[in-house]
Amino acid sequence: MNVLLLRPDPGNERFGLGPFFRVEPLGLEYVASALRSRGHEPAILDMRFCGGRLASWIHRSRPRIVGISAMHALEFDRVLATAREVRRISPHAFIVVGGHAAAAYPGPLETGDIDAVCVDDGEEVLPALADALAAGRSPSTVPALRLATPEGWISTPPLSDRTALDRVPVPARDLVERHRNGYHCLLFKPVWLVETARGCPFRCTFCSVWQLYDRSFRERSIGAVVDDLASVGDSVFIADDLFWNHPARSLDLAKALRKRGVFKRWLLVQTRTDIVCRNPELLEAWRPLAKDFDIFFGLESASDEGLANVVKDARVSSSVQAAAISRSMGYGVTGNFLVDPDWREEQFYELWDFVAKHGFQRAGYTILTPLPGTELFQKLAPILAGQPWYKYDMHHVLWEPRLGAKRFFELYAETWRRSILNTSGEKTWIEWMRQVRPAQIPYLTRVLLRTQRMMKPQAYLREHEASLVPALEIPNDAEPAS
Ligand code: B12
Repeated sequence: MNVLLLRPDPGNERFGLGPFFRVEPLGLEYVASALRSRGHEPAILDMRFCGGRLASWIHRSRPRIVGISAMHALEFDRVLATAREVRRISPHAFIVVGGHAAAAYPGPLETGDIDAVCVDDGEEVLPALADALAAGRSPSTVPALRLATPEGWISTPPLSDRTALDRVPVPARDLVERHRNGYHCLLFKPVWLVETARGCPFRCTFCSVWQLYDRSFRERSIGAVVDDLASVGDSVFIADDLFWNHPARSLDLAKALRKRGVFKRWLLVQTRTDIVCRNPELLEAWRPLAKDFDIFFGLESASDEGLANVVKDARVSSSVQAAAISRSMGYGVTGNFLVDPDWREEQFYELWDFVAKHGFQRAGYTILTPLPGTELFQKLAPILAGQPWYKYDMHHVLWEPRLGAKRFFELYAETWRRSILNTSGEKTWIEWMRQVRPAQIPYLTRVLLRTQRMMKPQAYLREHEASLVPALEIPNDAEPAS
């Protein structure tokens, strides 16, 4: 059966680090690989590169199923628009949406243009759906779906167990290889996305991952990860929600990679500060595996009280110590702090002091946002009703901040001005350019120009005031910094 898998353009990368990171649709590649193993014929269209060619792809591949990925809630409007377009072009295709945000919060996708939403991992569910449709069986026999029926939307039974990651050992990267040079992270291009483990056992209130996976943590076997890492190129973003979570396995993996001779130009992993503090030997074992090695920490707050408020189950002393350990071994330290719309001025000053004192200028800042799929979202649902999805990018506020929007955004923009990204600040445009090859200068200039809007309160305020504008009419991404 022909299956077309679509990665829509998110439609909102005006703020945040989105423009710095454009990575391959790894989830779709795993789903495609699983479909192939059952004899189906998948294709992937990454609409971030060729969205305008949707109709010709559909006419050419004549898919019986069209799968659309919805990784972030902020993409819902684009996902709905894509489904509408597919329905128009191919009224008889079965349209199914999957991906993290869809699984965590399927409700907004339950519309007439969508036939089903996959509420668990796709490796198991989509092949089961393709098998059912090929055999003329009802999709209601397929597990882990929200399904449109003449009687309304129903849930099919859940999967009997969490999908083992080794079920699909290798993603179908060949289906997106034509875009490889378009996948990049910061200055590393092309970039590969690799998954070694999935899920997180912690319970931070702002995160929808553990809530979807019930705090489970699944690992790929060491052999599969080594094969995958050996097969990809030189610059790798590790997609794991929590790297180094299982120390013994992480040590074994480092050893196996060394033995196989797998070394990279650049690696980026995401982890927790307390894990690093408890296991410096892991950092020692991993450091030789890449020339440049960046760690992205969930720093979240400059105070223990702030960390407790989001149930981080860690202390700021860990942030300071983890940064020191990592830097002492030559890792690049980056991360993210949360800024709460409920803050008073003092909390901004506290954050600025912490960042300056401990050298966290490479970190970013996001606004504490109740993401669909979290308990926080459920609790606040009544006051969130009617907010457009593009605002769930963690750079908008969904209600009036305590300081008022104007003052809040002045301080938020000032927070970003203290980061390394401010070209009028600590690191000038010239200094950025010195770090790159001449051919990279136009790209880096474009990215930096775009990033400067995060330091302009007016840029945020304009969108805050336009909150009732439908998502698809919001200003174009390509808008220059003003
Ligand atoms: C890589 C990544 C990114 C990358 C690239 C994303 C991209 N544009 O392609 C970057 C760094 C740019 C990014 C940015 C952001 N991200 Co992000 N990201 C991830 C991350 C870490 C990994 C995703 C991944 O590839 N996983 C590996 C693959 C194998 O798994 P998968 O994609 O889930 O796919 C499986 C299933 O979902 C399913 N599936 C997937 N697609 C489909 C399609 C169909 C049809 C079917 C049936 C099934 C299916 O099957 C797959 C195999 O099982 C996730 C964490 C996570 N666990 O999802 C966060 C995550 C998705 N991101 C998140 C957030 C909040 C953001 C930001 C807003 C953060 C910020 N600080 O600004 C920005 C938004 C950027 C923007 N404006 O678009 C949240 C989303 C929360 C939500 N409910 O919306 C997550 C869950 C992280 C978290 N802990 O909260 N992100």
